[in-house]
Amino acid sequence: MADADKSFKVVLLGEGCVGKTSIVLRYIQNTFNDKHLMTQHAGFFQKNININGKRVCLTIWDTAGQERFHALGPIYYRGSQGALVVYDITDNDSFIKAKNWIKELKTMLGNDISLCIIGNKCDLEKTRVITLAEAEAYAKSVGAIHYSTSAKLNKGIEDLFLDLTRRMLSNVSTSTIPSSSNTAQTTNRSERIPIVPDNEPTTKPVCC
Ligand SMILES: Nc1nc2c(ncn2[C@@H]2O[C@H](COP(=O)(O)OP(=O)(O)OP(=O)(O)O)[C@@H](O)[C@H]2O)c(=O)[nH]1
Ligand SMILES: [Mg+2]
Repeated sequence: MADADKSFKVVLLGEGCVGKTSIVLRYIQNTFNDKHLMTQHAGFFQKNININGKRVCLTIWDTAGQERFHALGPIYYRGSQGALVVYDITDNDSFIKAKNWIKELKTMLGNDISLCIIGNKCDLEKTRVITLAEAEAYAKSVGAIHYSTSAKLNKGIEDLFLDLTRRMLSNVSTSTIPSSSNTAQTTNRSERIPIVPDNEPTTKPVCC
């Protein structure tokens, strides 16, 4: 990783239980857990990818969605080149929360960040409450790209990260981030670091 051509910081934001951790674990480890292991504070993952002939190091920050952690958001989104704002297609409140995150990101970072809005759990089509048309129209209105994913069925996730990385590369094509800013990693491996799950799976009243 020390010899990556580019290094990007990406942050996952969104209400608790929408599937942020599931998305990143599916992407990094190709695993899925049916239980909700609530993230505390945040954790980060790293992944090296090769794209358009460039070696890119992604550092992906997975934040905690519970409201009591909201104030920590700026710690993780500041300095990010990409944001994945996730909602659950079966949960209207999570879409409202996603809109609030978008508003905050635009206020704090302007256009300095590539915004993605992710409708996760698209395997639960029967209980969908946010239509694709509504979500896409909203994304367009704020200059974001909308993606539909299912961490459970591994749908849309690889494409989402590839597409975001291409966008981040094209945004910085004129400014080089020195590879010396990377952490010391030399192989193409993924690393999961400080996610701290609860000992017990979260129960229904706490989230979905
Ligand atoms: N059906 C379905 N369930 C999913 C999907 N993604 C995540 N889940 C489930 O949703 C619950 C919450 O997933 P997490 O990934 O822990 O959610 P989170 O957004 O990281 O939650 P916090 O860490 O509390 O912010 C878990 O029970 C997952 O198994 C999906 O694509 N489809
Ligand atoms: Mg989580």
